[in-house]
Amino acid sequence: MSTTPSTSASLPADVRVGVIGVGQMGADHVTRIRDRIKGARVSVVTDYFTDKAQEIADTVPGARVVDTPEELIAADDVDAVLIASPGKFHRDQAIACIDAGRPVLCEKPLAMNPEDAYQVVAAEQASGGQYLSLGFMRRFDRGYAELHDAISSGELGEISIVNCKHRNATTLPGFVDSMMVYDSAVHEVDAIHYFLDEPITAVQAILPVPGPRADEGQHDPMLLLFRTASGRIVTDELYVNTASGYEVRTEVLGSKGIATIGQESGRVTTHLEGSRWGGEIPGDFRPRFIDAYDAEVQAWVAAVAAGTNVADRSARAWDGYLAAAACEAAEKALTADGFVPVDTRERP
Ligand code: ISE
Repeated sequence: MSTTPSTSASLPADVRVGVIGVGQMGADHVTRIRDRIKGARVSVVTDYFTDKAQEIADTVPGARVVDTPEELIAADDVDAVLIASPGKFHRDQAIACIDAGRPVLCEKPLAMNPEDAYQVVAAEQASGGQYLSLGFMRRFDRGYAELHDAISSGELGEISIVNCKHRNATTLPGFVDSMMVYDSAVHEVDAIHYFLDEPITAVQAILPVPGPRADEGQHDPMLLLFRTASGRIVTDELYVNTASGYEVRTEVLGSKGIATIGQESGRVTTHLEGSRWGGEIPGDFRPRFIDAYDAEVQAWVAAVAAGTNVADRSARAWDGYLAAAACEAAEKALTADGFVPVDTRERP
């Protein structure tokens, strides 16, 4: 924690956050911490593109730029690290934070394959501490949290089937089938682990006729079927080039009830000049999940300030490993017939 005196004797000092990577997501987090998060401030920023790092640091009073992630992790004016660099750097940067005893919130994915993700799990285990929070922000979305609590409290009874839909308006060029798995479906994979509290054991891919905006060789839309350890089935319909809006829905079929989230009807207005209901469908995931990201970062900052480092609802290194293992099987399933088993190691 900061040794700089706070403005009021009764207030604890802010958690000083170092941000690695200030592209779209990292820059969003810097603004979030500056404008909406209590008890934290961005103190140090780094990015491969130093001009970009400086541009973003200039938006935060007192923030400075360093040249490398290593310098940032070791800096005296950093209490906790937020990793928002490209996924291929996450493993090494997360392990460096753990080795340095720095609490870290790492954006998904934890690593690019299960073995690399397992190395992060093993590093944290060897440290004897708890340092890593993984940025599966949907766990902090109100609808997701309510659904999770309705399932775990038994309110919905025995769950047999979960139906998920994941729709993006557009994707960047080169968003090949494996990215639909590792970048998009990975959110449903984590949601399954979060909701059902058991691992995915097998995955099947069903590839219909491609839609009108699918790139050459891309299977968009795509249907993934997941089977969990106790035999529940989850369907995940991915359609990443709808050319319309961002929609994420989940429906859970239980023996006592069926619950659906993600289909808000928006504001209802009865008015002399005409009554209506309805709202806006956002264009991408950032406005859709802005409250979830805010809640995730706020909960992380509170956990760091309290010395526990990881918020109760947060995904951890092991969740990142399970997600990577399920995604690896899903990628294999794209070219296989039937269900492909998920290969997972014992939890250390
Ligand atoms: C993106 O990286 C995300 O994380 C979004 O939540 C997801 O909807 C999108 O498909 C991904 O590309």
